Amino acid sequence: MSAHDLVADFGELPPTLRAERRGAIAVITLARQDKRNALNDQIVRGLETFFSALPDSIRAVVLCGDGDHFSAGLDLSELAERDVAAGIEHSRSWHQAFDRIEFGPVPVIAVLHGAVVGGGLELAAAAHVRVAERSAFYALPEASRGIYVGGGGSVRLPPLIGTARVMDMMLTGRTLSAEEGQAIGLTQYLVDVGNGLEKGLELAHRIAGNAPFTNFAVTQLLPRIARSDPSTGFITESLAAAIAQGDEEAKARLRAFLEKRGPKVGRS
Ligand code: 1HE
Repeated sequence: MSAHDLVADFGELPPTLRAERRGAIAVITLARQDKRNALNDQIVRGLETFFSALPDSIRAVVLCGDGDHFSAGLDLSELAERDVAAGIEHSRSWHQAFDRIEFGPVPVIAVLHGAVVGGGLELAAAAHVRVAERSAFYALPEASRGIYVGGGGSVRLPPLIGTARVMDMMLTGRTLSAEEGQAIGLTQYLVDVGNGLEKGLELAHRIAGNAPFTNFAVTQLLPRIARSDPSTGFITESLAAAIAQGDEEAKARLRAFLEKRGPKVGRS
């Protein structure tokens, strides 16, 4: 497959995004390191295009950034001239793009390093699993810029780390270290500098090996069940469990285990 085919597979992307395929995994990289991967309209639209047109053969995505920082958040140079109506439209365009990540067809693993701030943190929060390198740091500096999160942070961050912590980060502008982020559940894996992509790919390959319906249920149903009232949650869970076990893929995997061919659960 030529480099052209690789690009064509993922639709028309701007030069500030780079997409590659590694078997069933797609790696999408923020490629604007001269501006610390600040998210301008072009990148946000490109992310929406990428996540809206994933080939069926892609089973998981790794999202990462070039250079020393994952992302410096909103491109502040685009903000100055916007009026209120344009501001709403702009925020909604981020919601639409990040919804394609959270509610897209496959699990997404974000690999974080350096600055993961403002809109960069909102982008990371739209992924399903987060890996941090020890260089990562997190902040919501919106208040110091006189603005407010607009990329879904008010919705996605409180369930991850708690409303009180989000309030604290926004009001005081404090920075959390990679270790603090890991301790409060913002990230699920913490690795040494330079090892993030390898860990992200390892996880992506493992996740890509799951039955597709299970991945769908985990990424699409679990967050909705968690937000619903318990009686709706229980019945939705039963439906998901029944659909999953009725699938031929599940039956084959269960048979494999019972015939001593399936994997055992190992110690970590
Ligand atoms: C930028 C941006 C940006 C860097 N928009 N251009 N985000 C922030 O408030 C974070 C602002 N950025 C920083 O605090 C720092 O740049 C970093 C800590 C991320 C990195 O520092 P450093 O020393 O490596 O880089 P630098 O020298 O500050 O920046 C390098 C270049 O990137 C420089 O441009 P140059 O033309 O002078 O070389 C910077 O201007 C440019 N740059 N960050 C535009 N953010 C949907 S609502 C979301 C709301 C938010 O995200 S608010 C948070 C915004």
